[in-house]
Parts: sequence; C-alpha cells; structure tokens
Amino acid sequence: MAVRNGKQAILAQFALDGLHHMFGNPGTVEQGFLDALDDYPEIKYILTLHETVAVMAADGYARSTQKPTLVQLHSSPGIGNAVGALYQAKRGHAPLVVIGGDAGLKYMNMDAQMAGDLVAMMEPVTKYATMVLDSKSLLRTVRRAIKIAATPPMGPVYVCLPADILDAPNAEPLLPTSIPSTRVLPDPQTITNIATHLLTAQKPMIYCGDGVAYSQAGEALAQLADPLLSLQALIASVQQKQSAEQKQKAAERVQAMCQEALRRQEVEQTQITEQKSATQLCMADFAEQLVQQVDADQLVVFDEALTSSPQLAHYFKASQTGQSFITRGGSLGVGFPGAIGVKLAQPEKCVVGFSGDGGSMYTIQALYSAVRHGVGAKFVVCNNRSYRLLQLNIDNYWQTQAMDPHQTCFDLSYPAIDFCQIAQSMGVEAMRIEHRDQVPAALDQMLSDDKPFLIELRLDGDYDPSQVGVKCGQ
Ligand SMILES: Cc1ncc(C[n+]2csc(CCOP(=O)(O)OP(=O)(O)O)c2C)c(N)n1
Ligand SMILES: [Mg+2]
Repeated sequence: MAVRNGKQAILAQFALDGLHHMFGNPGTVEQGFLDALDDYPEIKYILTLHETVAVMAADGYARSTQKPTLVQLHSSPGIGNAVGALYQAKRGHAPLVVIGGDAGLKYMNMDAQMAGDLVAMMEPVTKYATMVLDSKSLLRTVRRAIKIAATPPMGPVYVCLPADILDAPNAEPLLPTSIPSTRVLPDPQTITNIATHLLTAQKPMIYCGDGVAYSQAGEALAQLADPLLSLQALIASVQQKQSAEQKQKAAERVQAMCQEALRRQEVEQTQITEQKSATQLCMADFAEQLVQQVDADQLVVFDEALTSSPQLAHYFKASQTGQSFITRGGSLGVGFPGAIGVKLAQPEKCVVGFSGDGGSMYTIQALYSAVRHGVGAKFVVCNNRSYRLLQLNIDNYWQTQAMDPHQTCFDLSYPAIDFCQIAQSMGVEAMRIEHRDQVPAALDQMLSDDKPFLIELRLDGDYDPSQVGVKCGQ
C-alpha cells in the first residue's frame, strides 16, 4: 500500500473524529490539501467567499452542534480577514478548529509572498495557536488542538500547516481525539458556602452565562429563582438549609420578578401598539406573523436585527436550547452566515437570520454559499437605511455633552441599497415588503419551500438624507 502523506493523514483524522463540515476560503498553498478532499466524501467543504463568512458560518454550526468545527483559511491575508470574526468566536467560546495554510518550512526564512508571523497574528483571537514544525507530530498537534477547542471553556484554536509538512509522508498512527468529560462537581464545602450566601443575601442574584443552556440546566436554574450537576447539588443544599421564612421570601421574590416581567411586557406592548398604528411598516408587523405561521418548536432565529431586535424578541420566545442565537462579540455581519451554519446543523428546522441593512453588508456574500450548498436558511434585512444604533448612540452622546445635533456619517440612504437585486444576483429569490399588508404573501412565499429566500423589510428609518456626509472625524 502506498504511504499516506500528511494531507491524507489529517483528513483521515478529521473524518475519524466526526468533523464532517469544513468552512473555508482557499489559496494557492492549500490547493493540494483541498484537492485531497475528493477522497474523503464524508467531509463536506463549504466554500465561502470571504474568511469572515467562513468563521461566522462555522460559529453558527459549532454553537448549534456544540462540537468542534473546521475552518480552513489562507495564510497572512486570509487569517487577517478572519480576525474580527474569530474575536467573536473566542468571546462566545465557539470550538472552532482553524487550519491555515503556509508556503512551507523551506520558505520560512525567505520573506516570501504572504509570509508573516501567522501564529502571533492568531494568538490574541484564539485559545491556542500553533504551527506544525515536524511531519512526525502532525496528527498529535492536530488532536491536541481539537481537544483544546472542545474542552470547556471551549474556544477557537489555530493550527498552521506548512505545505511541505502536508506533502511529506506520514506514518503516525490514527487515533480518535480524546475529549475530557468536564461534568464534575465542586467540593461539598463550596456548594454549602454558595447555598449559605444565597440564603442570607438580601437581594440574591445569579449571574450566569450560556453554559447553563449548553448543559441543559435551564430548569435547574429556574428552581433556584436559581451547569447541571453543580446546580442540582446547590438546589439540594439550599433546600436542606432553607428556613420557612427564607422559603417565603424566595416565593415573594419569584412573584415580584413575575410581576416586573409582566409590567415590562405591558410597556413593550403599548410601544408596539403605537408603532403598529403608524403608517410605516415596523418589525412587529413581520415578527408577529412569522411566529404565527411557523410552529413554535420549528422556528430557529439568528437575531442580529440590532435596533429592530426588541420588537422581534417581543414575539419570538425560544423554548429550548438551540432555538435562539445572537451576536456574542459584537463583530457585525454574523446574522446571515450564522443562520447558514445553524441551518446546516439543524436542517429540519425553519432557520431565519435577521440582520440590519448595515450589518448584512459585511457578509452579504454568504448568500452565495447558501445557494451553492443548498442550505435553505431564510434571510431578513431590516432596512432602516442607517446605522441607526450609532445614530441613537450619538444622540445620547450629544445630550450628555450638551452639544447640538449636527451632521453625521451614519445615514445609509444614499445611494440606496437594493437588497433584492443583490440576493437575486447570487441566485436567492427575494421580496421587498414596504407595507404591512404585503407581509402574509411574502411569508407564504418564503415558507413555501426549503430554499434560501431573502426578505427586505423597508422599516421606518431614523434618517435624514441631508445628514449624508463624512464630517465626524472618521
Ligand atoms: C465589524 C464591525 N464594524 C463596525 C461595528 C460598529 N457598529 C456597531 S452598530 C453599527 C451599525 C449597525 O447598523 P445596522 O446593522 O443597519 O443596524 P441598525 O443599527 O440600523 O438597527 C456599527 C457600524 C461593529 N460592531 N462591528
Ligand atoms: Mg440599519
């Protein structure tokens, strides 16, 4: 039998570890590697037209599956393009396994085209960044990287793969990557201490991250008006120590919280009723009908609607883990690629990605990948013809600084962007909604099949074309 080379070895490793999707954007030094993919049909290569899209789609996929997910990037310029998206993957603890090409060890001191300190570039935005320096430790390095990515707190890793290492013969044994189980309990004394703090606090508050949802521990958390094993132990400890008076107080707190939630709901409802009585289409018109049309357990939302988000959240309430995704690091443009990644992970669900007009333009070429790979995610552009959040923020800033409002560059009304034409140019059917009575027909069309579809919502824009101009020192 012919000796396996590094490319084949690494792909066999990925296949063995069940890493079946690779989101990427290629360059010359990865051509040979990607060519070898042909022999591994179990690994699907999702071609994206920008590195940001590759990372953000992988991020959506990894968040949905909670499994290590492959990203393939080109050398210096490729990883440079990916930094903003990796920043958000790191903030969100997405277990991305980023592999990056490099011309080869033999060119290392030659300052060749695209040469750079790739590992140093990746270090700030990854949990672990390294380069394989010897073909005898290719698979060991790759397994180590996968393990680090997938060990909580999870996070992206980067492995630079010089081309000559991938071309060299590789005789390393193929072994499954071991990922440690971190289902552990704190020691009993710590649990008792936390229970005591909770029970004696005047206004107890639990600040939790989405690790709770990852561990399916939402119900346990709610019981404490409170990741799974620790919470269960804490509940038992609290219940054992709780006096009748403390129980009563806890019940009162829960009641007060429910009342506050109801009060907020009513305030929101009043605002939304007002917005819906205006002539201009608003997000509530669309969101209300969307949740009516799709079964509650079928709808999955990737919400990067920014200033339109509160109206969407008013109607869309996720009932289970994996139904609701938002940006986690603030890198704009995650809504559409994220929805593609989620749809790949949950193909049976109706996945809808929402993005602002501004946010969508960072990664709009994601639509191309959706069509090319038959990923039937739905896309909604909340077009208010502005960077409205920035307009609102500067308004607030002017007030705090006692400044008069003046010209800004946050208006996007000129030239007008035609999102339907953009979508259609990449083979995505699209429809613009300008009035609320157009919503039912557009939803009917969007939901009629499992193909990508884009809706442009022409929303009320807090904009003024006379403000167009770059005079704010940027
Ligand atoms: C990659 C990146 N660049 C710039 C920003 C700064 N930024 C924050 S909000 C915003 C405007 C977003 O506009 P849009 O998506 O249209 O939403 P809207 O505020 O209009 O609801 C910008 C540019 C960012 N968060 N990320
Ligand atoms: Mg906008």
